[in-house]
Amino acid sequence: MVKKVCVLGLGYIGLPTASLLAIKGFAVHGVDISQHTVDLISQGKAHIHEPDLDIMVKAAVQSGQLAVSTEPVAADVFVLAVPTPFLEDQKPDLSYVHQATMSIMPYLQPGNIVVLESTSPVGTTERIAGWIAESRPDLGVTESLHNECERVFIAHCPERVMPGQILRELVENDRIIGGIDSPSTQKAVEFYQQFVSGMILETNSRTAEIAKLVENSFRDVNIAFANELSLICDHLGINVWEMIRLANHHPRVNILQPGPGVGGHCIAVDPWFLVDAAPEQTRLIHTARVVNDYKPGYIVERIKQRAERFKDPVIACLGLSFKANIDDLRESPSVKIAENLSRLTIGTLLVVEPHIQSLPESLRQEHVHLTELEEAIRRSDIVVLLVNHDMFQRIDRNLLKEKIVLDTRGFL
Ligand code: SAJ
Repeated sequence: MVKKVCVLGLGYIGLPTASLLAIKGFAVHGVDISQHTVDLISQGKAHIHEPDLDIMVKAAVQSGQLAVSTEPVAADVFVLAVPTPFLEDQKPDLSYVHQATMSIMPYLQPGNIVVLESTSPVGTTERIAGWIAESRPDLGVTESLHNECERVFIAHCPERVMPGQILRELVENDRIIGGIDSPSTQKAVEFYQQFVSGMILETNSRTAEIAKLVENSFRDVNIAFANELSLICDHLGINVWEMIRLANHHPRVNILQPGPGVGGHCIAVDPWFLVDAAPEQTRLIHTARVVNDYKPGYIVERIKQRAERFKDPVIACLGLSFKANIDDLRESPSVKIAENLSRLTIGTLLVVEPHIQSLPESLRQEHVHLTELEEAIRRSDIVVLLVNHDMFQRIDRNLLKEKIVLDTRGFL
């Protein structure tokens, strides 16, 4: 029976997972390489914004079930929830997974379960098994050579939660679990059954890895279709949102929403892992990435055209996060658009992002200001809606009548 869990990486997945496990009664030890993150969590505070997460972290820490530090401890289960970004040449960067795996080596004991939750290229879970076999030859990682009492069990259980709904989805989503062999799958399944109410779907580690990459590629390809429609409709002078609304009345058509591009650490990243693994076979997936990555530059061009009529235009950029009602700026197309505008020094940029306290480093320029919504609208000549935050609904539409409005989300 699992009693103690060590969660490595206390980010958007690791921190909610560690807190949830603690609330469910496991003794949890969370590990992060950032001392600042560890200090904040030890005080019962969340370092990221996610609905209700702060309440949960506080309860978990105060109950004594969640402790955190920069070093792992011995446990029954090790959950790896570290980033898997891509390098500049779009190749996957497994250095965090490697580092986290190496950090648990001294603590691994026979019978332990190691679960990789990070979205990873096909074969990563087997590589973890290889690293463990190399560093800890005393422990077995396979069925054939060792009996249950001497080995560790290694599985992949890709996270599938949606930022903004993480706490509910952690419990309710169906989970795919794939071990490096069948005993590993079984051990991991028994663990997840203790706190997941969704279905547990068993497979092998390579299928679990590719299924996760495919889920996000599916969404990327479908968003690319919507974004391509927005380009076609702009070209033909047609309102793309009205057209999609009408087309979606067909019982078998369900087009997603165009926007300023695709952001986040998942959908804009994961398809590249498939392209890297099978370059000749991924023409559609590759093209979808290109279409979605084209969108921020296209929006900048449209803003530039509209700004030409002003001598020193004031441009309000509404929203910086990669999607609505969150504070996450990773891979955000809105940040790319603001950076581009700032570099072009077309005029003054007033950035409205209610979820952050200060602008990211790349936007700390003389002519860029983090501004309150009302003031930005009042002072601007051009209003660019980049993110459909709920709070932007309260914009007084009368104030927009005298402005040039570029709504990239069909929201206003
Ligand atoms: N977007 C559009 N149009 C749409 C939908 C989304 O332009 O119709 C944009 C968003 O604005 C954002 C990006 O796509 O920039 C991604 O947003 P998202 O809401 O589609 O997804 P994420 O990145 O927040 O979370 C995804 C989810 N995956 C799928 O829906 C298949 C989530 O379940 C995964 O757990 C997560 O990736 C992950 O961590 O992999």
